[in-house]
Amino acid sequence: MERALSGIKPTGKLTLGNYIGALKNFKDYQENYETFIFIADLHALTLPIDPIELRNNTKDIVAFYLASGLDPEKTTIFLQSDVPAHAELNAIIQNYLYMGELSRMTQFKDKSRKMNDSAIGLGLFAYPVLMTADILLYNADVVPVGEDQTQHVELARDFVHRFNTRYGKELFKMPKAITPKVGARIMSLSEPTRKMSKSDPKGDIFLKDDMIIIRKKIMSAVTDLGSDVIYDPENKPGISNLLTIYAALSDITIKEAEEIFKDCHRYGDFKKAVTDKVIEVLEPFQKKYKEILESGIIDKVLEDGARKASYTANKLLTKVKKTVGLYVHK
Ligand code: ATP
Ligand code: LTN
Repeated sequence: MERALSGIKPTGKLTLGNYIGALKNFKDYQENYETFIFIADLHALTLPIDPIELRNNTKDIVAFYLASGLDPEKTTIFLQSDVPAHAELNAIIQNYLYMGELSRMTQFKDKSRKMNDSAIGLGLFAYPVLMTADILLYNADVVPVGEDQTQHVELARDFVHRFNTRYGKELFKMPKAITPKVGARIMSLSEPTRKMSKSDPKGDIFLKDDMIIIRKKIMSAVTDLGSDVIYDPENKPGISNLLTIYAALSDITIKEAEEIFKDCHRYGDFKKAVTDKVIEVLEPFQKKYKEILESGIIDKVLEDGARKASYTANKLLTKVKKTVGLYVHK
């Protein structure tokens, strides 16, 4: 069976972008793949974060994973920091990735642009190295992510080619990024030319937002001139974004969504329909999330997940150690 692997970093409150681009799709993989879904908590340290917030965000993501339909019997759910093999493989493979290629990463450029050079941590720069280790430790065939992460997966692919060629064997599996057909890049509601992002939210919808707030946020989302509901990201970024949200949450194509609203010539009515759709999805989701938090099962899920993940990861790590010449004793 092929393997799927993905993760979310606990840097803040999850947004509707995280839900549509990543979370909502994970459960579909567990039926046809051996699935590993983790919380990239070591990655959350690449920018300053309050320790209590980090711990709370981490627990929240586990609850969201379970609420979205991930079943711990089918999917290995674990914390990155519970499996030391991630840090160990990172230490080895960092020597085969180059400063030049890391400095071309868009995420690094975006995040470091706003910072003073002397305050940019090495971890932020080396972020894709650890992400490469995450992916390769589990021999992942597919990596379901939003569009912003595909460049990192490409880097992992370059690394696999380089490493396997150098040692003359297919040690690492070639991974492939998979993005959702609709909603791989949800934009901010107040600035629809920017990505909706949990660490730099701009009027964005959080998965834990109250329904009244959600209604307000969508009804006041920035739209565009005109009154037709058509998909035209260049000239109508606001309407196109709302149309994408509607289509993704309805599991239909953008074309089908356009068809539904072809006779709607009032943005207010359209926004109301989008709001109702978001609430229809998020209300029961929040209820499940709360039940899961109250049930107290999170630690048990993480304990089991860490054990299963470590077993798989350590097997690969040992092969890598032997390949590069580290002495592996019995
Ligand atoms: P940060 O703001 O801390 O960089 P983020 O909101 O971009 O965080 P990540 O933890 O980097 O979120 O992403 C988790 C998953 O959600 C990734 O697969 C990412 O591609 C996806 N994702 C994040 N934002 C969006 C978005 N606006 N639209 C679609 N997918 C998204
Ligand atoms: N970089 C990803 C989180 C992440 C990840 C991974 C995703 C860390 N390691 C491995 C897929 C596979 C992000 O920002 N969402």
